[in-house]
Amino acid sequence: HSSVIAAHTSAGVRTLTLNRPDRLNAANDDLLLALTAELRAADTDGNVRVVVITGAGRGFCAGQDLGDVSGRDMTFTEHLNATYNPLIRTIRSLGKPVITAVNGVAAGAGASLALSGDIRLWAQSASLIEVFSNIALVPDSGSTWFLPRLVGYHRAFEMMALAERVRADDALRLGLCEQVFPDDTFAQDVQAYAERLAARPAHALNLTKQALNAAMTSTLDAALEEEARLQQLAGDHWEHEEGVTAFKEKRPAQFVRD
Ligand code: T3D
Repeated sequence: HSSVIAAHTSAGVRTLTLNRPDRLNAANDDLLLALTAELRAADTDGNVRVVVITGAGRGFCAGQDLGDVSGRDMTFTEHLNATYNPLIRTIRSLGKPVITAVNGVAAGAGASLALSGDIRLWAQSASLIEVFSNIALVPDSGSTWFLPRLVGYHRAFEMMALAERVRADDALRLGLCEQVFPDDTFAQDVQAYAERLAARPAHALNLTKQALNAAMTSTLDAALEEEARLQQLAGDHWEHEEGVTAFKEKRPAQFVRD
């Protein structure tokens, strides 16, 4: 695992780096399974409060490694169910915020991966291409779900049909990312952002992620009910007491405990 995914933890931030730079981090099965395993390990690691997924070299992820497709002994459906779908489900259900730090081009399933984070931070030179139609495939790994929710059906269809490159300034305007940072300070800016997030109340953010994810596919009535259920779990937690106490004492809340 260690060669295709490089991993390190610093100040509560677990950074997972896709590490096939000569292929723009195109995904082979090894990489997809290793990344999913690393995410699951980070979920249960008490020292990790935020996970960052980024790429080595000049690309973020060029999608499926096209050198690996022919001669495969799985159907497309089997392959997606065995590799990409567990990865995207793991990110969306992880009990910790996942930042996708898009350092360069994100294409195909790499674009889906870029969109799948809770927070998407881009380098100025990063770009996204819904490239699937170039090889006459259907957008997968969640692109058909994420993209229309972000830009609406029509822009999503146009991006998928024409496979044109979306650059960082347009991505920010369209809501495909939250922040764009300069290339030369990108890694430091991502780490600083992630540490800011790591200082936030981890339990409450976990519940917030659950609530938002459920609401993405539910009615207002169901969302109100789910908020009422999760609010109890938040309100019963020490983080809530600390937040209120800190407010009354006019000091910053301390949400990180050993
Ligand atoms: O179950 C299934 O398998 C279905 C799942 C599908 C999911 C998908 O992701 S389908 C989409 C697959 N991805 C693509 O079609 C993207 C192919 N790549 C590109 O279109 C371009 O490389 C980019 C637009 C991403 C970047 O272009 P550029 O000009 O910056 O770089 P480049 O020169 O094309 O690429 C650099 C190297 O990486 C190059 O190798 P070389 O010539 O230096 O030896 C290139 O072949 C390699 N590379 C880039 N993408 C892939 C790749 N090698 C294998 N697979 C790739 N996807």
